[in-house]
Amino acid sequence: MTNMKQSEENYRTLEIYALERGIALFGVAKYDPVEARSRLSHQEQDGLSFAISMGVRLSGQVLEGISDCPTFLYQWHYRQANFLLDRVAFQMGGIIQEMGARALPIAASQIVDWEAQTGHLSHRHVGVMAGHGWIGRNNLLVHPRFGAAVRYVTILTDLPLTVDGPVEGGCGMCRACVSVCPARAIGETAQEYDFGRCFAQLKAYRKKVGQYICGICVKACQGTG
Ligand code: B12
Repeated sequence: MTNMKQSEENYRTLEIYALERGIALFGVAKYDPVEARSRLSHQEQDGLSFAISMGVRLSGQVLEGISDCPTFLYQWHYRQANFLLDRVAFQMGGIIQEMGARALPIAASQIVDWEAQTGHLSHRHVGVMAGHGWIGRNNLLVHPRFGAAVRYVTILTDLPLTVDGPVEGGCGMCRACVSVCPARAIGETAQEYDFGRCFAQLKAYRKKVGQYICGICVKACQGTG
């Protein structure tokens, strides 16, 4: 089999595996540690040249229940989304190993540096490279149809795969997230997103629902089509 054909077949096998397990979005990017804001060690990521990016959709009805504060149902939903992403990534890592390649599943929502508030790498930036959407005004990865109501996970691998590219698109005139943000942390561009304000608000919500979550800008962001 030609290399190209093998890469296509590997892609299709993993995509079907993911979609059958509740994943809504599947894409692959050429892995660039700088682009992905990686903090992984050299040993962990050396030679892993592909990044698989997968997303699960959040329930519109659960988000509907959020008005000025995250709900307990949203907290449960957030955790289930993380469990599903982590489980599929974990299992897919095993399958890739069975196929004779290396795989590094990255936790969906693990903070490795509490002071800098960073994960192992940025699932949002990998998702952009894998063609899921763009970084919106709300600083979240915005899918053209599902908006920001998607959570993501990444697997790094050296299994040959065909790659997707970034999609065209942007928030355009939409400012739905700007006015609803209770912390006034969202500005004209993602660069203006005010981490300090957002984090202070999340700290307050944590006292109510036990988790650093909000969901208000997620609910407001419906995508562009
Ligand atoms: C740490 C973290 C947070 C932190 C910091 C957010 C941030 N901007 O990085 C806090 C707790 C604030 C947070 C909040 C939220 N998060 Co969060 N978070 C993460 C996590 C675990 C790591 C992100 C990371 O490494 N960021 C660092 C770099 C890459 O981000 P950056 O934008 O380039 O740089 C930022 C920092 O430098 C920070 N910053 C700037 N100045 C300063 C100053 C100081 C002192 C500090 C400490 C930081 C800081 O702001 C910069 C700009 O955003 C990811 C999962 C992952 N591994 O990707 C989820 C993730 C980004 N979060 C997610 C979500 C949904 C949320 C919330 C909506 C909460 C909720 N679930 O209700 C809010 C929304 C915040 C927003 N609008 O951006 C999703 C996004 C999904 C999507 N569709 O885009 C992710 C991808 C989780 C997932 N598996 O899907 N999050």
